[in-house]
Amino acid sequence: MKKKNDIEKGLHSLYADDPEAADKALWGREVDPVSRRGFLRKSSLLAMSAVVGAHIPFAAYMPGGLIPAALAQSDAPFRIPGKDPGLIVINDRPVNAETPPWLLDDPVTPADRLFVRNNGIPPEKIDTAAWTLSIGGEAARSSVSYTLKELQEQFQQHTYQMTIECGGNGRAEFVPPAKGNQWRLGAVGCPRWTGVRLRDVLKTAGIAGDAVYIGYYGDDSHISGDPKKVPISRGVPIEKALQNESLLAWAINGEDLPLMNGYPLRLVIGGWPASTCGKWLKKIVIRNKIHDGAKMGGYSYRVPCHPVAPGADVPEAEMCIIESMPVKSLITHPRSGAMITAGQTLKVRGHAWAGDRSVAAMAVSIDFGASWQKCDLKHAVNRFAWQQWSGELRFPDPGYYEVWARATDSMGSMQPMVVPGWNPKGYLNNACHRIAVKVA
Ligand SMILES: Nc1nc2c(c(=O)[nH]1)N[C@H]1C(S)=C(S)[C@@H](COP(=O)(O)O)O[C@H]1N2
Ligand SMILES: [Mo]
Repeated sequence: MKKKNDIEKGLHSLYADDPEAADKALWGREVDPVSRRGFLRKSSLLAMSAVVGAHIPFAAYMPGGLIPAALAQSDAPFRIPGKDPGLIVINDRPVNAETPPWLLDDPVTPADRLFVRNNGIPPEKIDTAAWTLSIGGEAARSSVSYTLKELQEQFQQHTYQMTIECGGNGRAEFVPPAKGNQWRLGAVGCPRWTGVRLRDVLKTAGIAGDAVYIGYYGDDSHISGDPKKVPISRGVPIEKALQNESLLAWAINGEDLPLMNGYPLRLVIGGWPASTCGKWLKKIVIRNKIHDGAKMGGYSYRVPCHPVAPGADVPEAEMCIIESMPVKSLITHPRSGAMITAGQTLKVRGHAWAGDRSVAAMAVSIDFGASWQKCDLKHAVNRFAWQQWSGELRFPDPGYYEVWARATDSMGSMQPMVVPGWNPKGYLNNACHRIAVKVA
């Protein structure tokens, strides 16, 4: 049985002579490790070249069953008010839309390009002047409440650029498939958030000695229309809530939050699944136990505490809450399908992020991961902001190539080239992003 590590050392030796046998050895069955669709599994190299419309110089390194990036990505335009028409709408009730990687090229994500993930129906009438946030819960020493204006006037304001990423980003690639929004790459963004520290506000209520968690409640309603049901109410351990960067935010890039992103007030928690960042925020509770709101238990935002075989039945008791998000990166330029001419250098760039950690190195490959070259990597403007990387590539011959990008975090963890740890709800897919490039 080959280990995942062997893949990192080079796909060549594993796949070159008998890709299907390698798949079987690795996964116990024939699979397409990078994409869920397997229709090209048996196709010959010639057929593959015909499909991508070019000779494939590094075909020897191409994993068996790989769907070329040239085919695996598509877009479907649809418009959400206040959002870039290029966002890909995955569901319209509730609204869920992701941003294709090439629209995430800005170092600071524009508000109209920030993805939307709604679990319920956003509030319809918002009286901003009357909006209040209250603090309570069994581990709060008192109950307090603030209007937006009071929050803005009574507490020091802070601005941090912070990445938010849905825990289910990349879900579409899991085999066997996981139910839920079939996010591909773009349920992530990194705008600049302005607000006040959650800590400063919680302190005015008083944090009791037995406080262990906070939970949020928003003003959206359950998809069923049942007023007693809450669409989502999640939270974080008190230590996370008390970090400098944990914000009660009313602005993105200096402007009001878009309605779909939680206007007029939301929570922003850096580096953790974005489901912790309550939108249309009405209440924070300080809890003396792990918050037990909607989508804190069962299979929601939880993964097996120990790795399981793909498709396994995992008892609820063996599921653990997702905390920091794993290391990940995107190629935001060029867009997949780029055409260049032989001899031309190709500039590639994107972002990388690593949850509570920072990104320590960034590399790209043009030969399906057989070899890697180091990229330039910038520091984050502050903790929890994604980092910009860039590189220049030369291609040996005309033909079809893929550019694969791989980030390594400050603890040495690397993005896998194949879809990592299967889990029942398809969270935490941080596999390398890849794009197709044709050299004429
Ligand atoms: N009140 C409320 N807060 C919420 C949600 C929601 O449906 N309702 N969705 C959560 C989830 S699962 C994610 S990924 C992020 C999405 O934030 P965005 O829509 O601003 O991108 O908001 C989180 N906060
Ligand atoms: Mo999410």
